[in-house]
Amino acid sequence: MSLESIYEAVLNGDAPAASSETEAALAANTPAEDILNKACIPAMGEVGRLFEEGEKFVPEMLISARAMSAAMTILRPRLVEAGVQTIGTILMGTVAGDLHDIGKNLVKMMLEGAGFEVIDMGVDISAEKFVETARDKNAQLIGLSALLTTTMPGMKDTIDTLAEAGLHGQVKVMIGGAPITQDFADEIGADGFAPDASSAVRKAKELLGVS
Ligand code: B1M
Repeated sequence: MSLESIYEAVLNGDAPAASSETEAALAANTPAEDILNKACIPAMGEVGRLFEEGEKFVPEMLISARAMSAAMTILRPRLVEAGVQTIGTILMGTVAGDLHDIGKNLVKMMLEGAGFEVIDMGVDISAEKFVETARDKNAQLIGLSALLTTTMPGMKDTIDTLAEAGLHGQVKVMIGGAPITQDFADEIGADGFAPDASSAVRKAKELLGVS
């Protein structure tokens, strides 16, 4: 049992080992915050780096994210107890009319891996629902995913609805998904665009001014 073995378990996508090593570390009085900040988050950071360098691919990133989630399931209650602050609250969802969620889930897991609290709204979410939830939950960022060219306008609707509610600026919007481009993001007034899950983490940090 060591932080190194938890790091390795997450990096290699070994969820059973991530769980058992996390349990063992807690039993040995390792603070939950150290397990998160010195093992899990750096391991996911390395996964993101290897993905960007073409040395890991989407399935491996998903498997690592699941291992991270396995450790997080055990750590979450301890972290809440210890009052560990998240680095920001993000709403994530797939826009109205769109049921694709694999990429959205991957982005969510990478954001959680980086220390954000992510409220997953699921798929087929209306502009009104995004804005209402952002207000209720005091979210700093809304992450919108779309995989269909026919549902991309749902992103603009959400930004317009946010602006009508007087919240755009206070709540930032990041968009992504296979048909989305930086040009489209600029055209609809999104605050940020990310082409993949690991750059989504970088963009979210940049938009929220956290390192
Ligand atoms: Co659909 N589908 N699908 N589909 N499907 C596509 C998207 C399509 C390109 C396939 C094709 O024709 N070649 C096509 C869209 C064409 C278009 O609009 N131009 C298509 C279609 C047409 C459809 C239906 C209309 C088919 C039909 O019924 N006739 C239908 C629509 C249903 C609906 O949504 N209303 C449909 C249904 C489905 C399934 C349900 C069968 C299934 C979805 C299952 C699920 O998600 N739970 C499905 C799938 C699996 C696909 C493909 C094959 C794979 C998508 C995927 O998961 N990719 C897809 C073809 C393709 O993309 N090659 C296709 C892997 C995933 C990790 O990547 O989602 O791009 P991606 O996410 C990436 C980045 O985009 C980015 O990071 C992720 C990780 O790197 N990213 C973000 C994503 N969201 C982000 C948010 C961010 C930042 C980055 O910030 C907030």
